[in-house]
Amino acid sequence: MRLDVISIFPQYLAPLELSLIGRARREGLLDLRVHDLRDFTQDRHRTVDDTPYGGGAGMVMTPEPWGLALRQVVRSGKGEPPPRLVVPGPGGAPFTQAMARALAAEPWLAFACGRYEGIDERVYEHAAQDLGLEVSVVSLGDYVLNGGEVAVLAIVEAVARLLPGVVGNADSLVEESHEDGLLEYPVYTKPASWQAAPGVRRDVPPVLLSGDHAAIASWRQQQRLERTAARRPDLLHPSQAVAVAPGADALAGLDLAVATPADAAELMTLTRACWAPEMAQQGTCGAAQETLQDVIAGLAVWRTWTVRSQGRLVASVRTRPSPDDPSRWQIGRLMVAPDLQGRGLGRALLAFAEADAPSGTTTYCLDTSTRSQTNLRMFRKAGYRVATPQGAQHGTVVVSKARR
Ligand code: JD2
Repeated sequence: MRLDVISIFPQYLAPLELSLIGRARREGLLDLRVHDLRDFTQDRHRTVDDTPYGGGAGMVMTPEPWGLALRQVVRSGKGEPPPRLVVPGPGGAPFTQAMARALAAEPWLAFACGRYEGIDERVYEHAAQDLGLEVSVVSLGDYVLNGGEVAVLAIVEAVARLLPGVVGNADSLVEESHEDGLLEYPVYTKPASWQAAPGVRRDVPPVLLSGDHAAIASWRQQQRLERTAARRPDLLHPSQAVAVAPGADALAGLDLAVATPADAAELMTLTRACWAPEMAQQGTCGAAQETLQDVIAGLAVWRTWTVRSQGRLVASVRTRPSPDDPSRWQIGRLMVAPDLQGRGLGRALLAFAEADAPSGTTTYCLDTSTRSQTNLRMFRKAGYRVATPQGAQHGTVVVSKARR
């Protein structure tokens, strides 16, 4: 992959000679060229900035050196299709792992590092319309830097490590946070018991020394959920969780809301569609036989969540503390429209319903039909075990899971 970086501080990019990126450059996996914008000025003072038209604080980068620098970079491609131009800016689209993957698929990237209050807007128009570059303005996050160089260091590192051969172990690329929507689990190494200070020992969690691989995997997954709930609750929102699930493309842009009586008729329809198999098999089913009045009454005693895709009700779940024991968090009516099942939406909604529980919760519990092996398997994978073999209705069981 070829990378061109234009900056008034080329020395800022010197760290890209170090570590894995530096090695990839020496091995020829990365052709990274840094250009000094001032080399494209034509006055004695090598001027790159001027006062803003319309007034206001600070200085703006003047377009002429940018025009010359970009033209030279494009021409150096000797007829190759032009690079995609990435311009860091506080007003850009958030830079994400998905964007890193998209950039890693490009053969050639150019980066324009602004300074001061930014670059004259005509440079963006010229790059796109006259030079034919695809221009992406990206932001590292919602805070203010002095220029684009630090952002380019981060973006180049995130992109280059996805290229074959740059990072030794390909597994370490997959099993990482942000690839499946949860934060990473905590990691430990030797010694198993560390004397951190006189009289203070800090031990590795015993499960990691147990040799029980299933127990270790389940502990790690629980740690990931807890950390995500504590540090990044936004990632547990079903619209986020589902966005990374397999087959999620069809479910982009889900809206989650607490149901009101205005949703009752659609909830009744969805419930009947989801419980149709029970109806067919048993000839009776509490959920599918509710009247509109029953559904509305249910909304008063449960918090019911609706998930909509382009206005259509596609999924729902409801939660409440158990009326007998408020430390038990009841989850009910977990349902996904039949045509959208098997894409992780139910699983994501279950994680959301758990995260919705108040701090005094010790146990999550739900009543589920013994009929559906698919559902039972899903609850089992999510850590639920049968708590009461006979549920509230005929043919149901109560499954539960301790909150950790
Ligand atoms: C930059 C500046 C306009 C105020 C070029 C800031 C960035 N996440 C991020 N925060 N700030 C930047 C960033 C990137 C490029 C420039 N400035 C200073 N510009 C208004 C301050 C100039 C990213 N990516």
